[in-house]
Amino acid sequence: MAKTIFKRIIDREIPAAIVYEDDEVLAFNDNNPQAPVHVLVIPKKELPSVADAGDDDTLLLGKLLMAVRNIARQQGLENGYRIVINTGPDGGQTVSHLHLHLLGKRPLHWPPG
Ligand code: IU
Repeated sequence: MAKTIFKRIIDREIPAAIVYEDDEVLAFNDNNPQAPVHVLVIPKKELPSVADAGDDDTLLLGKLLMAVRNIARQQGLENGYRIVINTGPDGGQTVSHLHLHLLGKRPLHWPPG
């Protein structure tokens, strides 16, 4: 199966503006930002979506959320932010590699489109 664009970023085959990395998690600026801060936080493991997560991914899912928390602090989002995980076609997911959107530095409205 062909690599997703995010796997290619993990493998450094294409560039990205990386804001955080550890053994299991990578975070980089979205290349089509929807807010002044728009970071994508992804597992290095090739997990297509939350719907594909197994019980053995529980710790990894927690690490992704904690990475978001730390990056939000690093990015100065003390006034709040939004975390989005689009899942599957109806959820608007376009890249089949789990990613958490971290959006901030502007007021965000509800409901989403
Ligand atoms: P979605 O939740 O699957 O819809 O989000 C995919 C995101 O990946 C979207 O915000 C794109 O702008 C972003 N993205 C990117 O940052 N770099 C890329 O090369 C591609 C998509 I393709």
